[in-house]
Amino acid sequence: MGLTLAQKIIQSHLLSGEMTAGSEIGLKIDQTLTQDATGTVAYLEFEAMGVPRVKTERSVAYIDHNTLQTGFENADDHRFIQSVAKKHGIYFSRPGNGICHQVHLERFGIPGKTLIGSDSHTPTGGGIGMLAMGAGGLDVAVAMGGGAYYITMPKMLRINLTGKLSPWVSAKDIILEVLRILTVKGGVGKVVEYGGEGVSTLSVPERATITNMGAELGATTSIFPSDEITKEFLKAQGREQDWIELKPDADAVYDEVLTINLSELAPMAACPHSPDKVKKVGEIGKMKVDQVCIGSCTNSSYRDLMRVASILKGKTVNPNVSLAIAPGSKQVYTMLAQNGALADLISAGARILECACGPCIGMGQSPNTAGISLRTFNRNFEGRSGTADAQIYLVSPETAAASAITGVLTDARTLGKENPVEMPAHFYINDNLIVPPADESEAKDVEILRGPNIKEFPATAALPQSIEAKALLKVGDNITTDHIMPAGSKILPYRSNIPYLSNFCFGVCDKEFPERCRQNGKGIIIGGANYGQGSSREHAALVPLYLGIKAVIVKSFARIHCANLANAGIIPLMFKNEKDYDTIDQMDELELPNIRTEIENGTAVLVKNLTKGTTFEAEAVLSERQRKMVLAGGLLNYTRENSGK
Ligand code: MIC
Ligand code: SF4
Repeated sequence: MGLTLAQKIIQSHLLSGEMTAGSEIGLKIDQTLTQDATGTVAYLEFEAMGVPRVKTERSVAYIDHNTLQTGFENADDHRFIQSVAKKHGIYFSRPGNGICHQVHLERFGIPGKTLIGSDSHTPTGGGIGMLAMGAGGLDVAVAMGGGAYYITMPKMLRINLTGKLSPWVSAKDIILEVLRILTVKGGVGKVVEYGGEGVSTLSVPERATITNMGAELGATTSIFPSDEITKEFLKAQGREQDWIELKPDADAVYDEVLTINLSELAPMAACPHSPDKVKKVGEIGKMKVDQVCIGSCTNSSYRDLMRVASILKGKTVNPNVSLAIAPGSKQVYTMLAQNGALADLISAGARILECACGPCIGMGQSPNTAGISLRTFNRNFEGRSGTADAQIYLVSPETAAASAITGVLTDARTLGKENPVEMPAHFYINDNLIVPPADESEAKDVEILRGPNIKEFPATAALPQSIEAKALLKVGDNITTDHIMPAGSKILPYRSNIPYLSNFCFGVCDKEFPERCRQNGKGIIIGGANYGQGSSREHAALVPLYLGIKAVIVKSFARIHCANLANAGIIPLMFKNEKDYDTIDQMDELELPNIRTEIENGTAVLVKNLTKGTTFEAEAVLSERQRKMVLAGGLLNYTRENSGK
């Protein structure tokens, strides 16, 4: 039986486990990346492991999220990360160099290699044929130390692309169509592999737009083959030597196959507040628009911004619209400046932002009250923009630029003949903002620079025999990590200060939650399906841990968040019978009388609802390895306990 593309990379990196869907496998990781919002904690964890130098082929620390420096905190954290990187063998991408995923694709991505990153959009690397996955910071720290990265062996979903995109329709419309069909839960437990004749019509950055937003499907990762187009891209990046051909075997077996005819696609938009609420732009109609933002790791490539420039050239942004543009990398930005396209953007009235995540993570450019904002980003979760009642629509760069001029949601196909963008034969290459680490001989003298914003981590303890606690919060389906631990310009600077962050936990759903936790000292969270979707931020586990959350009982989990809970020593439990969800009310007193023995033996977990006088069963979503971890009170405790053995 032949292998799929992802199975081939998994096979060549398999350290433990069987390649049968559903079982836990351990993978050798070739490359890691971190960004600054998750990086500080990840490097504190790496330091706690006591490994002097990273054991990966390439590890890169990017500064791209916390670039709005309204106090000392972010700048201090950047300095800390820079010093850790220098000491421990990690390349450091300075602020201004660009968004981690865009820069990694340009300068470091290699087909056939494995990459994990402390950011959920790490699968962007799948656009160049990497097996690239988002992970919690602690998992990235372990991989930097040479440890395996554990995942559940995914099922294989093949998406066949046939035909060719019509003018003005672009890669964003493809992934929005996939999201419309599969929803934000449709990729859970799967690798999405793209194939078919349509693949050769897409450039590497277009493929990366698609694999990037595979994160919104909940997929383990998404991947494209590495072909002649990949080779051309790498050659234009001066890295032809990194190219290898990669494709699935002709007789590869997929668990599911979906076909999308590119010729039939129209411009699409994801409506508030979920990336899968997708409609055709034409169906929504000429809605008035207040703001347009172009950029983010999804759509900020040279190709994307040249398209935007060609639409804006000689025009003026509508007087009722604020247009903000953030190029994805210094490479992109410099090339736009050199070829004059930047002048077209500026003179049309675009507000040019630095190469960073910016408005995507609520770092500035929050829309007006109840404002309608079109964004080329990947997430439109409620409140994420920084304006609680803003209405965010996710669209392609073409739709965004056309609408910025007209002031209403506009199908770019009404613009007439399109100007196709040629992929450059040579990208502008200057890695002067990537600082290499110190030589091994000098590393011991590098001083780590710690700012006062770095506070202690919540301590964990071994799992007790029983747990008795109230259901301090009950929430519905598709709760995102932005609900659990919001981001944005006011909160993000405190990513290394868990006590302070805890004041904002679940703020979007219930502002009283942190106080309720403090009063009760301990608690359990009840949730619906796909709990914890979205970001990889382990803060969504560390903060509840700090607030005394012992277990989370839900209908189903998103992959990375579930792993983060286990790493933190919080027990991730799934209702055996989903109907039991309806029998629990917030503040019910629950008891897990035999939890330790049940986790030890891997058997069903009995839950008593003392308030209602009922009982039900739940299942711990834990591998054997994770069960040991949870018994010890989390991965750090477990590692400490076992390091002497
Ligand atoms: C996001 O897009 O939500 C983030 C901010 O990039 C997160 C990481 C974080 O919370 O720091 C992600 O996607 O993992
Ligand atoms: Fe940054 Fe937004 Fe991409 Fe997250 S999704 S890495 S915040 S640009």
